Amino acid sequence: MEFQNILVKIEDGVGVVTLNRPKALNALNNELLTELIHVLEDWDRGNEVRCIVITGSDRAFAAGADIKEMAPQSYMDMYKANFFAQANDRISAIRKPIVAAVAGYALGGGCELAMLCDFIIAADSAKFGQPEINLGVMPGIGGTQRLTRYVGKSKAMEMCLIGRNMDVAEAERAGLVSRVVPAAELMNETMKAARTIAERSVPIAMMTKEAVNRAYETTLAEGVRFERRVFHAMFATHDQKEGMAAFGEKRKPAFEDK
Ligand code: DAK
Repeated sequence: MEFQNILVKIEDGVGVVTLNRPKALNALNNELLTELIHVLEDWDRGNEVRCIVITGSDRAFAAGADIKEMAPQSYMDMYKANFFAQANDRISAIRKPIVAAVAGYALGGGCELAMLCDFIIAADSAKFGQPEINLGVMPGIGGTQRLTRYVGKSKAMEMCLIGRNMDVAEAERAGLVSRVVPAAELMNETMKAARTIAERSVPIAMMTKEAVNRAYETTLAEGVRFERRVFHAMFATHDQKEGMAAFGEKRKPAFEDK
């Protein structure tokens, strides 16, 4: 597939997708989302990519869903197309770890896309917000749900009802981003984190991701039971034997993804 709206590269087992609609501040139109989903699913199925990074430009990770594309749609258009269901369902079904590297605006669907990733590393220039209320709509790719889980009800309500953006200091304090780095270091720091993940066992990372995500979907008791079962299952893998043997032998483990 030829891509018109994203750039892709693979480096040291890390697949990097750069959103690339600079004239529209990477607004998420249908074509861009189709390309993004295509490449994510392709990398998730194959063996070459072990960890994924999604990023944008210095000015914008993504300034939201494409308002110009949405504006003329009717209720029936939206309903029949099941608008944004694909983006939410298929990106959240990716099993390999995804890191968002966010600089500049991450607004509306851009903020929601960052939250669909497993964690967010933010440049000190990043701004997060759900300004849909200013357009007479509300978040539609999980913003009301994921933002609330990340930052709690009070901040989520304020952001969704007023459309106020958060700067990175507030986003880090509130737990929306895992850490903040100088803008010039964003990709270096993100690639360092992604390479570290890529050096580990892919299936163990996938199981770990699944277990952490379970925390959002079930009770504490069920989540801990799920974690314990998966933990037990890891003792059937080569990579557990290798990881623990390497520790005892004071050497670097050679994981084989099995
Ligand atoms: N869509 C389309 N184009 C956009 C855009 C967007 N979201 N954001 C920016 N652009 C375009 C601008 O129109 C402009 O294009 P030209 O006029 O040059 O052709 C270009 O990018 C540069 O933008 P500005 O000239 O405005 O740049 P500034 O630096 O002055 O301002 C800004 C940057 C990010 C503050 C501003 O562009 C802005 O406020 N953008 C809109 C942010 C926003 O409102 N995002 C939320 C979009 S709505 C659903 C329900 C709802 C939704 C989805 C699903 N369902 C129920 C399923 C809604 C989702 C959204 O994300």
